[in-house]
Amino acid sequence: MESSKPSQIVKGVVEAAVEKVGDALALDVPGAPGSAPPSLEEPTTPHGPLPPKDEQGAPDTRTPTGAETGVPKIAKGQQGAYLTTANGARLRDTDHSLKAGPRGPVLLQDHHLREKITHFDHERIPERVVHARGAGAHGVFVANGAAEKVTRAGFLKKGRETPVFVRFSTVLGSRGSADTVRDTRGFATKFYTDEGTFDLVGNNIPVFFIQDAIKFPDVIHAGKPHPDREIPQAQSAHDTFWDFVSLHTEAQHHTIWNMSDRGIPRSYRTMEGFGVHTFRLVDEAGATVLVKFHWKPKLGVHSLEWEEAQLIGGMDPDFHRRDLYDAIEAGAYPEWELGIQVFPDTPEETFAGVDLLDPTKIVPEELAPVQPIGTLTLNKTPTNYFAEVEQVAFHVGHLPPGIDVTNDPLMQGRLFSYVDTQLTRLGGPNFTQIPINRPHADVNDMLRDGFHQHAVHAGVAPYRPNSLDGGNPFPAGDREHAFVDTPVTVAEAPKVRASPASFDDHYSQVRLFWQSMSPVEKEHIIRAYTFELGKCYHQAIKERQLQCLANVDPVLCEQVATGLGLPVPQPTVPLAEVQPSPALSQVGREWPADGRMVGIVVDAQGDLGDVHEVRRAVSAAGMVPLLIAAHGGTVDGLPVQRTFATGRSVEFDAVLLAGAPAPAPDAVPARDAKAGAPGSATVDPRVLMLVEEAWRHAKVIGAWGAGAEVLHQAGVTGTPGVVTGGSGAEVLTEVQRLMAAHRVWERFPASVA
Ligand code: HDE
Repeated sequence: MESSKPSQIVKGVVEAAVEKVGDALALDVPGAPGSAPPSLEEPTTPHGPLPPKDEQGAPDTRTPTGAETGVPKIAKGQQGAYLTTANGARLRDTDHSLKAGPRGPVLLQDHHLREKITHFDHERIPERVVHARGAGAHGVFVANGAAEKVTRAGFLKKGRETPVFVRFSTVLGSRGSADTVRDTRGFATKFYTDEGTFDLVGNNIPVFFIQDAIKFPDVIHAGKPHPDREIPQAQSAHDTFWDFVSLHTEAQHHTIWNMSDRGIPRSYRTMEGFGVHTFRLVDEAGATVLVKFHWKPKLGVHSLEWEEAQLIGGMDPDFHRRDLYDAIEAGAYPEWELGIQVFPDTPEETFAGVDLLDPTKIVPEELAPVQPIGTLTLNKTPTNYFAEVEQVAFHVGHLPPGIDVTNDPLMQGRLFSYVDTQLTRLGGPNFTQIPINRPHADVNDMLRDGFHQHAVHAGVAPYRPNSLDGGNPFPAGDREHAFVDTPVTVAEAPKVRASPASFDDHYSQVRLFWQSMSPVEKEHIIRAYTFELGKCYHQAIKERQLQCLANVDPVLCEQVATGLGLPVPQPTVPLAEVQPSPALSQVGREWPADGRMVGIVVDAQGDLGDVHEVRRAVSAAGMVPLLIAAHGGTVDGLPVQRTFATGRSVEFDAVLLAGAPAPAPDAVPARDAKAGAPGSATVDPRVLMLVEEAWRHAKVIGAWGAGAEVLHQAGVTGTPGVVTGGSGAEVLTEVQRLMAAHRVWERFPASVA
């Protein structure tokens, strides 16, 4: 954050408050609201607004036409110490309306009341028709130069740093829906390049439901809640969804990705991202290649377990949003490598038999490796959700010179849709002037007027050609890095509503995906189909989807049919011979543990010797330690972040047991149903539940000293991924080693090969 006068003034206030209240411990873990701990009494000494938190970023202070202003970012927010009207007149009172006497009617002349209520009445804007639920962060993209040989885009030249804003989202749910539902995730990146903004508006699944944009309203109407009762929210487990995808079978490839673990990511930080469509890159000489964009997370691809996702949906519906912001605040900056698969730009636009214009197909990485071209780091949270995350407006047509589109019919429709939707959502055509959308390049577009015009254009000739404004603006040529519309030959052809024959293959890559999964991932897919179809009311829809599964794989179909209690149909198309793609599986590799949550159960009455050291070591390893104890406050000077009543296993990636706490006074069903009926255990029943759940969700569990007794009473001693040892340090080392695989996969027995 820039130093500015108001921030200097408040620095003293903040420091004094910390000293006075002694609440520094609240700031010890990520997530505490506000940049200073509050005082017990309402503050009355006037001072300017508190500065944002250290980890908060904000859009650059640019003019609506892209020029740097040099104004500190903080200047965009509220100013001064005193309450004012929207026009800056200071106010004495905002607690009472202006009335004819204390009991009298309110006077129409109360301009402050009317302004306050009127503005409030209009605080909401339409939510996005899809991807309404999202979280965003600021960051930087650093190019490694590998793309220089295939594109003229300046921001991809070696060492170039470009500011970015990324918005992650679910697709189906409303703005207030839960994060951990089974759904596709959006992964939209705005690169503020000095040659114009580039928006890479992708998903965490490399294929899409449909091949032609004209089907988008159909698939979304089918996936959204039923129009009569408006249920279910943010779910695909309902009749209209399965009705559509079982009839419009090109959706089957995307659907199996949704039913796989990819549909329930552990974190936005552990998702891959994909541009989905094939793009065309253009170099300085005008030569072109076709590419597919991939984001590869530094932490690897990692998902939730289904029961875990459901529990989190109730316990912490903001789980992914919180996780993203906590990680940034903790300094565990999420990172991705941007990579491209490169294909020759041939007239057929195919590669290894795959039609590159078909967005329901991938090109396996084993056939076309993903070549890294730069690194994305997210390092700042938003200062204001609405101004940044809600108002950011992506558009597939925001392209810098050197990146162009292809004829993929899905992409072509998107080129129309993204501007169109902002007109309603952001109230007019000037949405690129909203701070988060302002380009970092000179803008001279001859577009004028319209709602919410922020620019003050001089001159009299917003047309070309003109002489009255001296001919300005002038067309740019190659030397000025003008955008290139690649002169691709368009074949002479009859006007038809039709797709190429290659688009008719709806099953071979579904089978490829299935065959590429490890046994445990296959189990999860079977379970997901069985669950989702089990929630449908109509047998015809279940039977029709089983028919689709029969065309993918007999084992998958048979297992799901058994769960549904329905007969197993025969395939109606020959089963494709496919070569599995190991890159599609998320099992079997190792990843860094940065920013992962480690719950540490302590017994305030027990031996706390190792706890300080273990807590420090967890932090030093880039992870976040959260102490769990019988009650809030501190234990041995350390802050308790979760109690047995407030904590739940699903928050943690690993659980450490530093003691075996006896049942706390509130461990009775009347106070906490989780405590269950009184049993014979000497350990608090909520701690046993924590361990049982963590075990069931295949998380690493570690214990030392008295903590081993908890393992014993939970009945998990000596099972895979349960670590014991003589000291906290020894246990943590082994726990960390195991966490690198994300889960203790052996704990999920698989019945399919
Ligand atoms: Fe979108 N999509 N989309 N989409 N999409 C929108 O734009 C649309 C598609 C994606 O965080 C909307 O500003 C059509 C594929 C993301 O703000 C809308 C078609 C992919 C986001 C729209 C598609 C995406 C959107 C809604 C079929 C992955 C969230 C609000 C041709 C490659 C962006 C908005 C954000 C948002 C239209 C298909 C990704 C209505 C017509 C394929 C990540 O314009």
